[in-house]
This record gives sequence, structure tokens and C-alpha cells, in this order.
Amino acid sequence: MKSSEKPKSYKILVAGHFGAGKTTFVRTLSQIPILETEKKTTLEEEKSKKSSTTVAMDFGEYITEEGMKIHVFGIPGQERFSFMWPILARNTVGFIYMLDSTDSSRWQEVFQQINLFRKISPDAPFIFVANKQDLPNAMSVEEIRKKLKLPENIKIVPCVATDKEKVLSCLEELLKLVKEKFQNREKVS
Ligand SMILES: Nc1nc2c(ncn2[C@@H]2O[C@H](COP(=O)(O)OP(=O)(O)OP(=O)(O)O)[C@@H](O)[C@H]2O)c(=O)[nH]1
Ligand SMILES: [Mg+2]
Repeated sequence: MKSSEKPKSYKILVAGHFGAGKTTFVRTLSQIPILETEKKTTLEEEKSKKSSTTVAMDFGEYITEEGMKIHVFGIPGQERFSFMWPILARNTVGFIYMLDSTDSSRWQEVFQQINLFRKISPDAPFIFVANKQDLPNAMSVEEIRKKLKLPENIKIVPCVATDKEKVLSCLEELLKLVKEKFQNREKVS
């Protein structure tokens, strides 16, 4: 890309349940200090899991080698902040649905998000990200696929949200789908 060219920007959304690792993912991916809205957890159930939670959104940026500028937004995972979800989903070209591979207790909540986001952006591609694969009790991608009864054509990408390389490979998988979709659209029009 020539230095005078302004990179084209695209928005992706990192969704998923409470504590899946969304903020960590955005933080690892972003090339700028991220905007975070972390507040102390208040409910006992949350406190036992972690000390802070996203209450509005995460925001970071990543420019690919080809010069695509990716605006990366993360949702607050808790249902009580779900008023933010439709606001954050506007104009999203691709979705990541993040799962904590060590704890399936909240996975069904992700399907509520999928239903909502598919209404807002029916054509936007999505992938599942099986996070926390570094932990000894993490379920494998195959186990997760079976448990969620996900067909083979839906991608589940293994991840460790603190590992830049792994995070980048998740982004790459999603962008592949986004580019395919744009190319097909160009062929039709
Ligand atoms: N071992 C391990 N820990 C992780 C990984 N990703 C995130 N964590 C930890 O998991 C906890 C939750 O991470 P967050 O990034 O806050 O999760 P979140 O999905 O943004 O949570 P909410 O915004 O509250 O819904 C934190 O203690 C992270 O340090 C990972 O890949 N491996
Ligand atoms: Mg968060």
C-alpha cells in the first residue's frame, strides 16, 4: 500500500459469553492501546470467576499487511449489559463467537447472541473460537463440535487469547470468509 493511501476499514465483533476471553483477545490483537470499559465484578458468581468485567465495550485496531484496517469491537458478555449488543453489531462484516474451552456452563448463551446478530447482519460470516486451549482441561475442537452439534462447515478455531500468533490466526480465518463473501458479491453484481 502507498503511504498516501488511506486504508479501507472494516468492523469485526468479538462476541461470546462472560469470561470467554474477549477483552484479552482484543487487547492482544490491537496495535493501539485498547479502549476498555472494565469495572469490578459485583455478583458472587462473577467474583468467583474474575475480578473485573466489561460493562460496555472493548475497542482496538489492527491493520493487516495488505492495508485492511480492522476495527475490532468486543461485547460485554453478561446478559444484563445486552442492551449494548445491537448497538455494537451495526455494520459488522464478521463475527467471532468466543467460548471458554474449559467451561461449557455458559455456551448456550452464545446462541442467543448468534440469533440476535444474524437478524442484524444476516450475511456476515462468523467463526467460533475455542479459547483457553493452553489450560489442561480444555476441550478439543472436535469435542466442542460434538457437544454443540455444529456441522463441519462452521469453523471452530483453537486459540489462546494471550498469544499474538494464535489470535492472528483466528483473525485470518475470519477475514478469509469475509473476503470470499465480498468476492462472491462482486461476481453477482
Ligand atoms: N489461560 C488462559 N486464560 C485466559 C485466556 N483468555 C483469557 N483468559 C483469562 O480469562 C479471564 C477472562 O478474560 P476476559 O478477557 O476478561 O473475558 P471477557 O470475555 O472479556 O469477559 P466479560 O467481558 O466479562 O464477558 C481473565 O482472567 C483472562 O486473563 C486464555 O487463552 N488462556
Ligand atoms: Mg470483556
